[in-house]
Order: sequence, then structure tokens, then C-alpha cells
Amino acid sequence: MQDSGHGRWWQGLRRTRDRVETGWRRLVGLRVSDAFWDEMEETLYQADLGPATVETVMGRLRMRLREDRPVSEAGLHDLLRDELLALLPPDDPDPWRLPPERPQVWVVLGVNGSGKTTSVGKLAGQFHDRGARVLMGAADTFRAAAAEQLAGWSARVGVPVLHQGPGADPAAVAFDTVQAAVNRHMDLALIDTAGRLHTKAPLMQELGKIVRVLDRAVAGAPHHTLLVLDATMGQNAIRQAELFQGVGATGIVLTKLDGTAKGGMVLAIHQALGLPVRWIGLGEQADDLEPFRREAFVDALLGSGLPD
Ligand SMILES: Nc1nc2c(ncn2[C@@H]2O[C@H](COP(=O)(O)OP(=O)(O)OP(=O)(O)O)[C@@H](O)[C@H]2O)c(=O)[nH]1
Ligand SMILES: [Mg+2]
Repeated sequence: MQDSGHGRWWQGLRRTRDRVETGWRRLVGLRVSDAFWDEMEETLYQADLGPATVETVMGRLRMRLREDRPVSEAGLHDLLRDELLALLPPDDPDPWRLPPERPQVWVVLGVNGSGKTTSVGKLAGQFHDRGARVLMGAADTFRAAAAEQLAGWSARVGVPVLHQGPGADPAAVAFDTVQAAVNRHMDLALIDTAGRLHTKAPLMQELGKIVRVLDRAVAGAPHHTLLVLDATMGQNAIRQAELFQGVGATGIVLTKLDGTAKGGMVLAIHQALGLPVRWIGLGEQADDLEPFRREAFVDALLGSGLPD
């Protein structure tokens, strides 16, 4: 199954698939024995599932495979597909439909360089293309270039951006953005934040303040707090994400899946953080962002070494 309408996933996960393909191939035809389990464990590690998730999958497979029997290609494929899908929460059935409360207020957070600003630009452009009225807010006041970077996205995707001078209070920018979104009857306000701060206040404290202040602008805001993780960091990204748990993220944007062989880390995220991956980044352009779809992901990960 080279491509079942999932071409971008197939392409995005190429490096991860290349890395594990030899492992899958070696497993086919092996009798279920110590050598088989060693190879299986090694292959799952290679895909960067991480220790806890590897252990879960190994446990499930041990329950389902009979010792001493050879495993057919189709049998192994179906089994792995099942078990990997079971690690992922259900997809949002209609990711491009905004929830009814208006304006929707979404805040984007994450460590510096993870892809926050790019993801805000991409989300803004794609929701705009689908007819939503979108406003971006440049609440990263740490880097002077941050507002310019968002202004660049604004010009590229045709979505307005609200910003203030360098050094402005990020919470004030966030608040003003949401008020402007209310006044202009916007559907979606997307707020970019800094990975580092110019003030002495710790980052988490400052992010907590932004989140709290939004509720004063629109009751119930933010409706989503998206934590941006860089897939090239593999398991380290998950460790970094744990720092943000106090802020109360509701979902993950996983960026740079196109540039990594560590795509299997997607499978560890839900188990480690209890948060769904909602969006993935597959490149640097506006349309290089897709809603996460678990079947497309697992099929692209298992690849042609294990055909249907
Ligand atoms: N290949 C690829 N590159 C990406 C993706 N998302 C972001 N990038 C690149 O990653 C780099 C950092 O992205 P930014 O959006 O500036 O990251 P940030 O989190 O806003 O960074 P700070 O504001 O400094 O904290 C840029 O060069 C982006 O083009 C992606 O999905 N794929
Ligand atoms: Mg940024």
C-alpha cells in the first residue's frame, strides 16, 4: 500500500520508516524465540518509541504471539498495526470545524525553536483558507524579530496580526488580541508566545499569567492551549513537555516530522503526557501542517516492508 491518499504522511515518515524497515524484514519468518523478541525490541527502540512504550508494546505482543511459531508478513503487519493504533487516542473527526464559542482563543507554547511561530502562521493560513476570520497575536515580546516573523506570515497568508513594541508585557498583548478579536467578530485568535522571556519572571509563571488573563477577555478562553514539540528531539521533547504540564496544555502540535527518523515518538507522547497530538508539521510552508490522523501515521510508519 504505497499511497492510500496518505502521501504526505508517507513522505514525512520516510526517514523513520527507512530506519526500521530492516528490522521488520528480519522479523518476518523468524520463529518466535529470544532472537525474535530481541529484534522486535531493538526495532521499536530504533523508531524512538521510548522505554515505557516499548515495554507496553512488547507486553501486548507477548500475549498475542505463540512461542516457537514463525510469523507471516501479513500476520505481523496486522498485529503491529493493531497494537500501535491502540496506543493513540481517537482522531478529532472534524479538525477544521471550529467549536461554537466565538472567538475561539488558542494559545501556542513550547521551548524556543520548537516551531511555535511557524505553526501559528500555518494554522492561521489554513483556517483562513477555509473561510474563518482569524487574528494572530504576537505575545512573544522577547525577540525583536518575533513580531516581524509573524508579520511575514501575516503578509504571506493574508491574516492580520496584532503586536506591540519590543519588551511589551506578553499578557497585555494576548489580552488586547482577544479583545480585538471580539470587537472585529473574529472566529479564531491565535496567540504566539516566547520560548524565553526578557523579564526575570520564570517562563511557566508568565505563561500561566497569559492563560489566566485570557479568561478575563473572553470567558472560557483559552479554548485550546497547544504545546509545540520538535519531533527531531525525540524522547527529549517529551521530557521538555513535562515542564509545561502545570500550564494545562490541551493538545500537541508536533513539528518537523519531515526531518526526523524519530517519528515513533508520536506513540510515546500520549502515554507519557496524556495529551493527543492534534496537528503535525511536515515542512516550512503554510500548507505543511496537517491534522493528526492515527491510521495514516501508523500505515506510514510500518511501511512497505510489511504490505497489507
Ligand atoms: N522542516 C520543518 N521545519 C520547521 C517546521 N516547523 C518549524 N520549522 C522551522 O523551525 C525553525 C524554528 O521555527 P519557529 O517557528 O521560529 O520556532 P519558535 O518556536 O517560534 O522559536 P522561538 O520563537 O525562538 O522560541 C524555523 O526555521 C522553521 O522554519 C516543520 O514542521 N518542518
Ligand atoms: Mg517564535
